[in-house]
Amino acid sequence: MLSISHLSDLNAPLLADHEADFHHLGERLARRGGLTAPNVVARLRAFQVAVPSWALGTGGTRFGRFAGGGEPRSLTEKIQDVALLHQLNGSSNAISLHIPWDIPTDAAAVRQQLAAAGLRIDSVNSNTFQDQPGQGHSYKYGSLSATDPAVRAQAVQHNLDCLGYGQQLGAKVHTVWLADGSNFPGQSHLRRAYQRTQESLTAIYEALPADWTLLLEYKPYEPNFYSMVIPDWGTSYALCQALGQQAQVLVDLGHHLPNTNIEQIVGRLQHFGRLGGFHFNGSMYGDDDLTTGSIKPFQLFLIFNELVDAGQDATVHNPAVAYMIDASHNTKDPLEDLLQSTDNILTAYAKALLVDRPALHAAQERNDAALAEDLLRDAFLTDVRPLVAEAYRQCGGALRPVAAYRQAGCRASLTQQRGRQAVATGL
Ligand code: PSV
Ligand code: MN
Repeated sequence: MLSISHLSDLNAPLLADHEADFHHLGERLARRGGLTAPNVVARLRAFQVAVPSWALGTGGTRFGRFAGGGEPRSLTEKIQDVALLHQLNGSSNAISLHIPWDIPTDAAAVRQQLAAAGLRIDSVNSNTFQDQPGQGHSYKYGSLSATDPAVRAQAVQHNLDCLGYGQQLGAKVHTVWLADGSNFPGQSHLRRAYQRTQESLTAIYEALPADWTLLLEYKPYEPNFYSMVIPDWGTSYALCQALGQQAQVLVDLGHHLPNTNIEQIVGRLQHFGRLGGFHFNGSMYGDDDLTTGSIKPFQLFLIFNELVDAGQDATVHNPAVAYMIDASHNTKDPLEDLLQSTDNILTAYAKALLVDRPALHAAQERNDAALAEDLLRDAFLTDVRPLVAEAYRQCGGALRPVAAYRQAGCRASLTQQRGRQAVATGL
């Protein structure tokens, strides 16, 4: 952890420029009408993006893994890393746990550590995509969809165990992502695989505590390349409909085929009241797990435009959405990458808040495509960095989180404490 005085020392040389830029942008926004700078900053401060416990170490590909030093070796150290992120940006107040990578051995101690750092558990996530040592049955041919009832029973039980761990920690969300599918035509009976999955999910849903949400994530391909049992939002949605009101669809930005109109999916799900969660990442081709907003910032803005629009529409009855980063940091320092991802997310959100929505709706009603697009571009091209920096500052964080992290020598001291060869659990 950094001391408060250390953070304010890091901010001090930047403060005069920041105040001038914030003031200038505030005047511009006041002239435009709509949300004022303090309004936008208040919304940004309230917006929190969870960090997954599996993204705090260096990611790898099937070809190799090039770790940096100082990776967290335990759940305690992972929570320390998230606490550091939250201290720097005030926007990372939650951690998601993948079971069994991060089974809490002392739940009371974990709760205490979280409370002391102002953090909470975002979700627990089951893992039936890998076999664990000593496991009775293999997931080689699927888990919740497996043809063998004993495999399905084991996978269901694992999900029930996750609910138990989550309850010990005060979680309210359980996320299911299935790797189930097939690699060859004919390998799997497509309809029966779906039916078995629905049955298994029903058994999990029946055990879900009344104040919990079950998030169901979809993915079009990988690790299976011919068929995935839950490949798209339509399948997730249909399963959620069959399960009940506490089941919601989770949109992972990387889980779409190239050029899919993700913002439209987001709009549809909100219309149905079934958008429950987000996994943020960036991609060129597929599930690349790059820094959120690094490749397609305009798309990220359009997604936030849908979220903001639905949030202001009294006819939309969508529950609160759980936001999380789900990326793999292969090249960058994971903590720097997470700070950059959060920064890009807040930037897209701030821009979406600036859209002149009454004017946009009027242009849409008149079918004025050029004006409608111009209104979006006007918001998208606004340099909102002073608003994001002000949100960080008001939370007691750093005006420039990545720069502060570097100047404070955070990675060097983590490496000194934990060693150069430390390896975090995860993918
Ligand atoms: C699968 O690609 C996924 O997006 C799921 O959310 C997993 O939980 C996560 O990545 C980590 O493997
Ligand atoms: Mn995901």
